[in-house]
Amino acid sequence: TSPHKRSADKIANTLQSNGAGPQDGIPGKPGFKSPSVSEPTEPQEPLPPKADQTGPDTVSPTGQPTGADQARMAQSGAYLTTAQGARLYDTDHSLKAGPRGPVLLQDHHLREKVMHFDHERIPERVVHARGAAAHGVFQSYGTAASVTKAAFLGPDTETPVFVRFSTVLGSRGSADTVRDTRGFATKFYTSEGTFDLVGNNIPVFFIQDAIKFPDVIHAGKPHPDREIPQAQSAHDTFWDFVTLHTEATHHTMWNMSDRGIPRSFRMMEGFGVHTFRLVNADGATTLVKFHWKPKLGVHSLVWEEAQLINGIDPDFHRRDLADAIEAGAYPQWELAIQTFPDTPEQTFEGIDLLDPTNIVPEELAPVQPVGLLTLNRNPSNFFAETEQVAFHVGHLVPGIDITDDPLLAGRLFSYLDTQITRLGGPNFAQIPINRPHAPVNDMLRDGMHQTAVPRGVAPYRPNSLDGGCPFQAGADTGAYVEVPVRIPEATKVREAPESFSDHFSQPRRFWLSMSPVEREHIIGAYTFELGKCYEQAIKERALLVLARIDSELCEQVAAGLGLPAADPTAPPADVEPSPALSQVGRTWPTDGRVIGIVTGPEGDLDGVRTVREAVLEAGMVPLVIAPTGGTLSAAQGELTVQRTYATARSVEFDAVLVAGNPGMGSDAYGARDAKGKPAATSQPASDPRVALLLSEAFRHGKAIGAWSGGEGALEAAGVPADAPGVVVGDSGATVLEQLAGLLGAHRVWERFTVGG
Ligand code: HDD
Repeated sequence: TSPHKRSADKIANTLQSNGAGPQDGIPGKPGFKSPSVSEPTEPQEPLPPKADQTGPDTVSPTGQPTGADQARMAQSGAYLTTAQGARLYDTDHSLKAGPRGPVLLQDHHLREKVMHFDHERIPERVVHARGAAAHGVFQSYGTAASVTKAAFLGPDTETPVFVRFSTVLGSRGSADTVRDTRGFATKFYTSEGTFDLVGNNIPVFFIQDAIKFPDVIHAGKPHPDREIPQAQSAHDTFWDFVTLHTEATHHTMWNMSDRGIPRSFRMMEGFGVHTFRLVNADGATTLVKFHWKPKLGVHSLVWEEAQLINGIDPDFHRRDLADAIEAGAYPQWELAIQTFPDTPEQTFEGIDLLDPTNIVPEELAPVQPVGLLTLNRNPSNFFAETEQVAFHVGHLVPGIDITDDPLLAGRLFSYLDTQITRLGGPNFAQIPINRPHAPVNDMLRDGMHQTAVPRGVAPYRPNSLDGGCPFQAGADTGAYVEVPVRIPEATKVREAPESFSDHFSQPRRFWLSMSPVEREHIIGAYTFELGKCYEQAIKERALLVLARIDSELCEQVAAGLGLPAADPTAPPADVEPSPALSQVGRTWPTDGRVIGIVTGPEGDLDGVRTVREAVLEAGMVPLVIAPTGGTLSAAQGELTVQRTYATARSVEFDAVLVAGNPGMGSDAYGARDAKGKPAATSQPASDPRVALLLSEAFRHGKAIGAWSGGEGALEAAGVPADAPGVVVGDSGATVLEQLAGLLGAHRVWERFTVGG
C-alpha cells in the first residue's frame, strides 16, 4: 500500500465520522442526575499526549526548556481542578440555597469559571483576522550559501517552522473562499533567532508607502455605517480608493484574476513582496525577492464555486489544510529567490526594486530554489498557537537585511505595535508559539504577562554586579550587524520618487500574460465587483483605469456594466508578457484531489469498489455518494457511504463519477401529482440533487465520468456525453484511466466559453 493510499483512505474515513461521544459527568456526586449516560468513574492515568499535542520545543527567556510541559497543562490530569489546583466535585451546578433556591455569591468556582469565560476573546487582528496555520520543517538545500550567511539557509540545515495563512479583509469568523489576497506568513525558529517571512500570495502590494495602509484598509473593510459587506472588495469605498490611488492597479488586477480565489492554501504561491538585502560571510550583498512555489502547482476556484462554498463550507480552506496534514499528505513549497546586483540605483532591467507594486518577471531573473518547506503537524490548540502567533517583518537573522522600500519601513513599526493591543502587552515573545528556539538573554524586564523569572540584579550594560553579563557579540560571534549602507545626502521631503509613478505597465504585462480563459475570468471579476458599486462616478473612473491597461479589457467590462468604454488618457505601455504568470497549460501532481462517486443500491457497486481502490492508489481521495447514509452491499462486501444526496455538493469534488443508475434519494425530490403527493408513476430519470451536482461540476470545468447506465444521470443533468472532459465508458476502470489525465490540468479549460 502506498503512503498516499493510506493517507487518502484516512481522509475519507475521518470525513465520514462525525459522531459525538458521551457527555462528561461524575456519577455518585451530589446533583448527578443522568444515569442513562455511562461515565468513566475511576480516575485514570492520562493518555500519553498525541504526537501533535507537545507544542513546539521552546526555550524560555531564561533559557529553560518549557514548551512540552506547558502544552500538557490541560486535559491531562486525573482530576478537574480550579485554576489554583483545588479539586472539584461538580462543575455543572451553581451553589444554591436548596435545589430551587437562590444561587450563592460565595460560589467561588462559578465566579472563576464565568470570569475566565468573560475574557476568553482577545481583539482580532486588524487585518488578516481569519487564518489557519500548521507546524512544519524547512530543509535548506544550501544553494543560497553563496549569497547569505543565514545559518538556516546553509547546507544540510533543518529548521522548525510555523506557517499561518489568512485572508486580509474578513473578520475572524468570515468565510474562506472570498475574493481577497491571502497572507502567507512563515516563522523560522532558526538557531540564530527567529526569522519571519511575512508575505502574501500576491507578489505586489496596493500601496507604495506604509502611511497609506490605514486608508486602503479603511476602504476595503465594511462601510462604517452599516458594517457591510463582510470580507468583500465588491463595494464603493474599495473601488473609490483603488481608482483614485492608481498605484493599486497592479495588485487589484491580481485580485480580480484567479489568484484572488485559490483552490487551497496548499496550491498557492507565496511572495515576500519587498526586495530584501542578503549579505554573505564575506560581507558581499545581493538584493533578493523571496518566492514560495507549491509542489502541487497554483490552482484556483471558479467564481461561482467560490461563492457557493462560502455558504456550503465557510471553513473550506482551513479544513482542507488540516485534513491533508492529518492524513499525512503533507503540503510542500520550495523557497526560492530572485537575485539582483546591489547597485546604488536598486533597479533591475529598468524595474525599480524599491517599488512594491512591481514584480521582476521570472523570465528576466530566474527563480532559484533554496530549500523545501513541509507542513506536517496541525496545531493542538487554535487559540494558543494560530491566534497568538505574532509575526514581524523586523524579526531578522544575520545574513538577511532590509531595503529602503517605504512600505517595509512602516511595517517595521506596525507589527510590534499591534501586538501590544492584540496580545495585551510587550511580553508576547514569551507565549510558547512565539518563543525563539535560540537561547534568549535579553535585558527586557517586567510588564504585563511577564512569565519569566529573570535572575541577576543588573539588567543594564555595562555592569559590574552581574559579572558584566550579558556580553555583546561581534559579527564573528553571530551578532546581527546591519549592512552599513551609504545614505546619499538628501533633503527631507514627503514625496515619492519619479520612478514610482508608472502604475500601468506592470498590470498590462499581467493582462497580456494571461490565457484567454484567465482573461475572461478577470473581465468577469471586474464586471461583478464594479456592478456591486452604487456610484456611477466610481465605475467610470475604474473604466478609465482599465483603458490604460488594455482597450479590450475596458470594452468588455464596460459592456457588462452597460456603460460606454473609456478612451485611454495615454497609450498602453509597450511590454512583453511573462508566460510564467499564467496558471493554465501545465500539468501538475493530483495528490489529494477529491473524487466523488455517485451510486445507489442499484448502481455498479463492484465497479465503485474497484474505482475507489484505484483512486486511493493514485493518492487521491474517493468519496462515495449515495441516496442515504450507511452502507451499500456489493458482491465483494459492504461499501461505506461517505456523502448522501443531502450532504454532497459539487464544490467539494475535483471530479465526479456516476457508477450505474444512482436512483432517487427521497420522495420529497420526486415529481408531484396535482394534490402535491409524490407521483410514483412519473419519477424523473435522476434525483434533482444528482442533476445539480453534475451540472455544477460541468459548469465549473470539472472532469465527469459515467458507466453502466450512469449516462442517464448525465442526460438528466443536461451534461452532453461528448463534451470535453466528459468520459463515458464500459467500466469504472477505463473511465478513471482517462479521467486521471484530465485532473493534472486542474480544469477542463475548453469548457469555459471564451468571448461569449
Ligand atoms: Fe501586514 C498582518 C502581510 C503590509 C500591518 N500582514 C499581516 C499578516 C500578513 C501580512 C500575512 C498576517 C500575519 C499573521 O498571520 O499573523 N502586510 C503583509 C504584506 C504586506 C503588508 C505582504 C505588504 C507587502 N501590513 C502591511 C503594512 C502595514 C501592515 C504596510 C502597516 C503599516 N499587517 C499589519 C499589522 C498586522 C498585519 C496591523 C495585523 C496583525 C498583525 O500584524 O500581527 O501589523
